Amino acid sequence: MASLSDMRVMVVDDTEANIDILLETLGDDYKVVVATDGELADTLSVSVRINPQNDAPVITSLDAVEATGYEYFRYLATATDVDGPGLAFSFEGLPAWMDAASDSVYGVPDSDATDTFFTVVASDGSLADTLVVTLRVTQLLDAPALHLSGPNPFKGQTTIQYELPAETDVRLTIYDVRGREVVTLVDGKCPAGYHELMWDATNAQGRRVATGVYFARITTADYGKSVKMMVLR
Ligand SMILES: [Ca+2]
Repeated sequence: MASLSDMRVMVVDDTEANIDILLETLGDDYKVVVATDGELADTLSVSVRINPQNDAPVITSLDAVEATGYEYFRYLATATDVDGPGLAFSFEGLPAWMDAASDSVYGVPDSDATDTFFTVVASDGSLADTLVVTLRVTQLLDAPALHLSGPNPFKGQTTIQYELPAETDVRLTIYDVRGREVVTLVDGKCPAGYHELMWDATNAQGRRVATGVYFARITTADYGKSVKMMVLR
């Protein structure tokens, strides 16, 4: 309940007075009785509802993360808001290799990717918190790069690219979803640089494989790397 010490009354003139009330207690109504002074008195009950103040969200996810070249990266944004749900995230200043979902950013840094930063914004609709995230990108210079440049999922054929920092023995094999070898496309010494080949969804016997998930895997003496593919009917 309000007490007189919570109020400050300033009489303007015979017909008007200002009453300031210090509102400290969150919650439901309470009533203030205003009386005019003099021989006679009048009273008025005033209902005051004190609504909780909206507090800004606070982002709780990391402000510094690391990614590695040609490896899948994901950053999940998290935040708290004492007023409850309804938070929405947005992301600003993303590098070209990164995409945004509702609460995360993801992507595979290419060989051009370098250290960068991006901004996370968490908003409750009226108030927002922002966080600048520092992203360190490590490029494994002696590791092979492998990715698909053709369609995926695909029906006819897709294009597999790999890049070697130095001449090395390479094996590039297609596996099915159970890890069984389907066909080996490359097996032997390969020069440094950029290579590209097609896979037409056939096995070692030249027969078309079943619809489903397959993996292209490149292995060298020190590294192995896979990409996932989907063959359609
Ligand atoms: Ca809020």
